[in-house]
Amino acid sequence: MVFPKGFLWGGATAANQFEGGYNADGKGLAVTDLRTAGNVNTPRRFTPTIEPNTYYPSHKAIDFYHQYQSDIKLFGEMGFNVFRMSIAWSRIFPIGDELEPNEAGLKFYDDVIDELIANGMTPLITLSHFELPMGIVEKYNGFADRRVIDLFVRYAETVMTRYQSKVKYWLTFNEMNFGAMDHGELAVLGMNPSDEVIYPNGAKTNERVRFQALHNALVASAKVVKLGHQINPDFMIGCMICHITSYPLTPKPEDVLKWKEFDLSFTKFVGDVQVRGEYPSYMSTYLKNKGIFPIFESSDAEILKAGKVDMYTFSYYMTVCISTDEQADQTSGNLMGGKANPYLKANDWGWQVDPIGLEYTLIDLQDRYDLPMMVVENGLGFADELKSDGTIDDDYRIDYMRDHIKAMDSAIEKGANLIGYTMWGPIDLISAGTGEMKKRYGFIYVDMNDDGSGSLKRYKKKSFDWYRQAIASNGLEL
Ligand code: BGP
Repeated sequence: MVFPKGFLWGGATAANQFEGGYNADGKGLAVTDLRTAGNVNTPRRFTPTIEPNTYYPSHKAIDFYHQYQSDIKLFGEMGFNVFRMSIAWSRIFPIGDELEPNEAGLKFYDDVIDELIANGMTPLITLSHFELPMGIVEKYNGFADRRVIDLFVRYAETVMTRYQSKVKYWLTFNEMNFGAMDHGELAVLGMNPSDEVIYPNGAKTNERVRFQALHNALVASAKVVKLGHQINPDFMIGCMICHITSYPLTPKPEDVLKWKEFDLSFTKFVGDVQVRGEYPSYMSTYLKNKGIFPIFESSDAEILKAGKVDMYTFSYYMTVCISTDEQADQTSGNLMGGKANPYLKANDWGWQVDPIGLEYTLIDLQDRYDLPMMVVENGLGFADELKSDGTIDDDYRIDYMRDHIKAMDSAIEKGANLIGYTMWGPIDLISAGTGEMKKRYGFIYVDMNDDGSGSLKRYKKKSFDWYRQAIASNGLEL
């Protein structure tokens, strides 16, 4: 086994999926506070205001807001030396455009960060994880308005300054490439909330505005990278890409070409800009040919160049195939589906398990960017069963993780500069896609049902000790 000494092992979370306390201590509403629960067959709804008698999972989530001390202790017990979390922007700037931050919101993160450090973890902080303040959505239509660049910079400057001596690792936007898709507009860019409802019918009306908003967000991200380096030159600031690793379904040249174009336009485009500081040729040409290339203000090109990221981080859950054959079997997946791979098996939510795909991805990214990398989300949702004696036998989770850790090991052996791994959801939390509790990722079971009922009591699953051992042996004993 080849995991380098000091390799970062831990777990990843997002404020809206596990904190709760959605209006505690002056927090403003975030986009996610208006998203209802759904399930594998029923999409979540976005409601313009909070409807009475409707369940919104983010409001209580799993109550980390009040239980963070005991939860962090459990992470420490597993030996985590890194913990990925997001700061809820609307705790710090409740509407989004205030001049002064909300001290009570900062105080909460002071306490959480201190607790993490006391338990042996270095924090890895995502500044924006699908949870923009509603004030920014309503007043500005999110990043469609350039003024939001400075609001994001003000927020980032506030927290980066406050935590400059405690937090080294930062990510600007979670899965930022999702912002290139129609149904990612609200999550990543905070725009067009009402259109979420019509997208299932296929309406795609905002492409030009969307790519302009994405450009504005890329400029905001680059400004924050530059500013972060001024605040503390030791900061490691990363992009975070939803890496939908894909393959051509067949060796048919038409399939291969379509696959390549998908990979370049969706999976690689945003990371290319953040790593290289300029738009890649394929996407520039594509956008220009469609007449939707974003308007660059005079200093934008320079800002992008000056704000190149220090590391490439990404989520990896599953893979899909790409084909020109409309009739080929479809499979589901993170943010989007694709064609089913006949060589892979899927979980109950239709995500196809592919550890070799992770090794392939790391080799591909090493070759493309040659930067330190972190896998900052990985895992698979399962409907775990809590037995009457309080145990949970989740061997399937152990199998999934073992195979993916081995894949990372092989990639390192082949030259990948992988510095850390934060699996998704070390404690069960709300699913981003479906709003369920039933889709569980954790080593720690939370007694809570899809409708929010339950004791919220925490139980260690069988995988808890397994991951502790994996970390203690630096990936040797799996
Ligand atoms: C990613 C998000 C996470 C997380 C994960 C798992 O897209 O960054 O927030 O939730 O997917 O997806 P889900 O919760 O839908 O199972």
